[in-house]
Amino acid sequence: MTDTHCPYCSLQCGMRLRTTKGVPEVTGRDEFPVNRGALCGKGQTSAALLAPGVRLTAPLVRDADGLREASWEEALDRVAAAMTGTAETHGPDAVGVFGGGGLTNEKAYLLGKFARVALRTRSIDYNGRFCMSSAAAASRAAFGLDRGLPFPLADVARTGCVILVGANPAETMPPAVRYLRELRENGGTLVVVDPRRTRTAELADLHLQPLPGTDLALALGLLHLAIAEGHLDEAFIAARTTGWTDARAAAMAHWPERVEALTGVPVPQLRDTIALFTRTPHSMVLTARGPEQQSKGTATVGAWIDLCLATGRAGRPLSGYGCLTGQGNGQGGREHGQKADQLPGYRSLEDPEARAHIAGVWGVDPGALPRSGPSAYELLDSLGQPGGVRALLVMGSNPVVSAPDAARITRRLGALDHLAVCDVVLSETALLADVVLPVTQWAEETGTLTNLEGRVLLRRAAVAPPPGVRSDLDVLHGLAQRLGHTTGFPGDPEEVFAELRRATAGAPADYSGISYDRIAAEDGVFWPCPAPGHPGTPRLFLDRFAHPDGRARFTAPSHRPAAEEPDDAYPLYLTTGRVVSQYQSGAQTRRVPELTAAAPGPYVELHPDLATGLGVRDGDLLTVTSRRGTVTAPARVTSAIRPDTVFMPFHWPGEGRANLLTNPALDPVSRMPEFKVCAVRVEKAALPRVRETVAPATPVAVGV
Ligand SMILES: Nc1nc2c(c(=O)[nH]1)N[C@H]1C(S)=C(S)[C@@H](COP(=O)(O)OP(=O)(O)OC[C@H]3O[C@@H](n4cnc5c(=O)[nH]c(N)nc54)[C@H](O)[C@@H]3O)O[C@H]1N2
Ligand SMILES: Nc1nc2c(c(=O)[nH]1)N[C@H]1C(S)=C(S)[C@@H](COP(=O)(O)OP(=O)(O)OC[C@H]3O[C@@H](n4cnc5c(=O)[nH]c(N)nc54)[C@H](O)[C@@H]3O)O[C@H]1N2
Ligand code: SF4
Ligand SMILES: [Mo]
Repeated sequence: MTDTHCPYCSLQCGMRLRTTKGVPEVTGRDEFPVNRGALCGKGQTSAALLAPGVRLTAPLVRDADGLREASWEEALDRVAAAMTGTAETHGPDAVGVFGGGGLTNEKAYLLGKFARVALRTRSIDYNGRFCMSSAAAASRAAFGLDRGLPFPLADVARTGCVILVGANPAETMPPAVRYLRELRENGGTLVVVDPRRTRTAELADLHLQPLPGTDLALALGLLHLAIAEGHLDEAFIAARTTGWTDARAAAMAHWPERVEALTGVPVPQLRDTIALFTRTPHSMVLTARGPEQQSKGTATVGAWIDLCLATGRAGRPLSGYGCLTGQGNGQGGREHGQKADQLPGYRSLEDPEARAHIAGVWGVDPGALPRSGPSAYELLDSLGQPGGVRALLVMGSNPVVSAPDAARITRRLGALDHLAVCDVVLSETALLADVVLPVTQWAEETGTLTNLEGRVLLRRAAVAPPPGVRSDLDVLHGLAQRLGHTTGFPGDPEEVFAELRRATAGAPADYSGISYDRIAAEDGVFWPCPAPGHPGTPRLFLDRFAHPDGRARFTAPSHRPAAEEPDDAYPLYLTTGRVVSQYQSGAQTRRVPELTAAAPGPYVELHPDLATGLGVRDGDLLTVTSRRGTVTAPARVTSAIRPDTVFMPFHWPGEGRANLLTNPALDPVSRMPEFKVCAVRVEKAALPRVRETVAPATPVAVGV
């Protein structure tokens, strides 16, 4: 019996894995303070990923006939030769690395080091860019530091009011819903902002249902009302912030009737929201992907933070702004250097002092470290193009399904000279690879992850991996060795963590006081933790914000439209998101029979009025067309969505792949693509009404 953590989302629910007669089984761990024993269906069924037959057990290399099994020596030699050859012919930046927010801290750290030291390439980024990068950029600008939640999740139950913006934890983090229920039991109120009446919105005291892409105007409208109705905290603004004059001016230009016209949210609901938010001494704004995955996501989060600052709801106990980070290690994965502009510990690749410190830890000359490289979408869009990346290593992502404008990105992947994919399963991206390296997964290996609260956790190995697989760390070790680096890339996670501690010492995300033993003894430690005797930091900003002057900054953004708004040819909004029983690109969860039975395939959610206008009934096949492509999926008719908007989950490949439609317009600061808003046309498909076509015949969906 081993205590460990879930393979999926950023709650990192504590679980216990027990193997009886060779069959592993998981149960929730009551003592772990975040989930307190609860697991969602994905967590409950996660042991299925360990079963024989689900996962890869031998390296694969591509010959003229397709992928065939190979030895590790052959596979690693092929990848290393492609990397060396590409760098010699096209320069080091033509070799690229694409990482993932599901990777442990140790893997993310070593991957970043591998790119900068062994490959000497600037071309490294990761899927977290598609996830919380806008919230991270906004938090850094406002507070001087980004940690998704600057307080433990349990504080949510004890504040007075929570505005939950574009987050659907009832589907995406079910065990966290208990804190929302407890909030209401304690007399607090919940406001949910979502174009759909989700299962989360059903729990709310007030549900605002804005047009997709208008959250920025909504936040400014609420700030306008806070000013007009006398809810400012002038003393807090004077003592702890800068930039209020501009923020005030931005809000004054967004009077309630203008905001109603932009967002579709009636003025009385705006007034009710600001009344609930300001009538108690403590309140919070939490955002997730709804307002963040927009081409103005950074400005939008900035506007919600401005509302918190102006009303004194930040940097105080039980108050503040937080982002619900998504992936298993979405937090730690964004701190340790797999991001294009970053060195471990949240240091900047462009900061001479940071370069000198890290170069010292790595034993290289600071001048030898590359500079910042392209962001995730820009990196993927450069594949096989003149001046772009020609050999790519993917570790922990499945962009064929999850990248915006996915047909374009799939073509780009096909244009590479060489694609290597490290994965547990044969994902749709791995299917395109020249070399597939089968790696160990969560319960087969040990490593640390940092959950959405900034709590550093130890995920312990609980079962032996099948013969034939190696860890991601071993893969990096083997490749580095072939590239001439016989030291500096250990395969042992605790050894990597020891180096990570040294690398992050003195940095914003300081892990130097954290050790495996200490995490085990305390069931998690919050960073920053600068010394072994330091208690860790569950709550940030209570005395000062992280800017040099200790003050938070207002950002004073103005509303602007989405990059693509509906018009005559594409008259509807499309937004995309998640369902409870599938995870991300589905590479893992589509292989779990219970989950595939619960959520067998894509669908298009549309309002009954829209359905009537189109002559469509529930279950009819629809085509949805954007400027980038067309998908086919059955209709799900529901009054829970706005009549001008359709919704698709993005978990499946094939003809219902939502990302064939999405718009890769990027936020100018965070480089986040606009997954949550594009313009589409919806038609009844010229095919008979067959419900059975919804379910893929087999849980293992292959082909793209
Ligand atoms: N079951 C499941 N759980 C997951 C995941 C998963 O794939 N499946 N993934 C994990 C990861 S990596 C992440 S990032 C999180 C994501 O967690 P969430 O952000 O909660 O998930 P989403 O469904 O992407 O988006 C949330 C809501 O935003 C709404 N929305 C769409 N457009 C807009 C808009 O313009 N404005 C506003 N205000 N809302 C809008 C959608 O209707 C949706 O209900 O979930 C994590 N947990
Ligand atoms: N339309 C639309 N698209 C979206 C979103 C949206 O809301 N709408 N959300 C975006 C968001 S928030 C995210 S986070 C991305 C996620 O999308 P992806 O980056 O595709 O994430 P996953 O599907 O989790 O892919 C992880 C892959 O890594 C493998 N894997 C798991 N653990 C390990 C490991 O330890 N090592 C290695 N080497 N491999 C591992 C899995 O099997 C899987 O194939 O999707 C984005 N795409
Ligand atoms: S909520 Fe997230 S961490 Fe918890 S069991 Fe479900 S997928 Fe796993
Ligand atoms: Mo995410």
